Amino acid sequence: MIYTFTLNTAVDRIIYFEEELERKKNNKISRYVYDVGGKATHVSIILSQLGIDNIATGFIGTEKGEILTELLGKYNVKSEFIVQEGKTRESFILVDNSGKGSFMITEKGFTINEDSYEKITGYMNQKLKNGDVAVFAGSPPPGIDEEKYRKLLRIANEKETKLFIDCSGKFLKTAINENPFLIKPNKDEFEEFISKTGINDENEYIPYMEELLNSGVKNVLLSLGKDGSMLAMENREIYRIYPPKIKEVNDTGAGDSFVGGVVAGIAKDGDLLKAVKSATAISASKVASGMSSGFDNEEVKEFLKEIKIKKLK
Ligand code: TA6
Repeated sequence: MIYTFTLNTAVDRIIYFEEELERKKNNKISRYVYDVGGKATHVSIILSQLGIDNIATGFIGTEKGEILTELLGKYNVKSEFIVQEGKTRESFILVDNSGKGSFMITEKGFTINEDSYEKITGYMNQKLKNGDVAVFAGSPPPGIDEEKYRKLLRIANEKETKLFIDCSGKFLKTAINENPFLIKPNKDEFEEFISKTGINDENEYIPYMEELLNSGVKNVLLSLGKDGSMLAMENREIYRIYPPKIKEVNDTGAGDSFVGGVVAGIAKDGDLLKAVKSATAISASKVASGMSSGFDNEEVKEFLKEIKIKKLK
């Protein structure tokens, strides 16, 4: 089974504007919709859309939690969340017509108490088994510090699951020490990790990616937004993946869909490079739509034809 862990769940309120957003101006909303907030929940949506069995878990609050599970239900995602008194956070996604990318404004989320934490460790101990996949994506909420996060990843490792990680900052550092199967930092997250900013030459990333492989991370997938991604694999091969050219509508959730596509590909036949290629098409289709989740099958087929892969090493 594939379990996706969203420790800090959210409901996205996507607010659309017909004109470019400007400071010191009355920016008129044209409409808004609710969608699933991520991040691992978005991985579940991609998997379910591809007909791959999975369970979305993590924590939801008593307030607004039902909206999230209902939205997930519409995408045919099965969820088994730990419910705690509190408000499931809302994320505000502002989408204008500029094509410059969306604004994402997030709340902190409610504080996870000891009881809920014990429930999730109990859930993991009871459910996870050898050969399962565990995807941890998104920022851990207040109440989950590095030590508690580490313990969750250790349980996943003790149970011999394949661990996928998409997080940032101190939690990314924590996760790296647990030798995951794959990490997927984006450019900013990676540059923060290596304490070097403004890299324009792909070759500059390579030694850092190799260092991560040497430290025990099995595969490193660095997403570079509209510039595609780089993949450093367990066998020490390194690739650059160039995405299709698209008309960007809403980039929020692009990375989550990308991870979803990769997990799906691995679940299908274990071929990571192939998985990254199809994930690139899935993620591009997500960005070409206004929502936070999902993709269009026909679009993905077309986008796949345009993706180029270059072997760097
Ligand atoms: O990547 C987009 C997204 O998953 C949104 O749907 C939003 O809810 C947010 O990220 C949550 O990110 P965070 O890092 O705060 O967990």
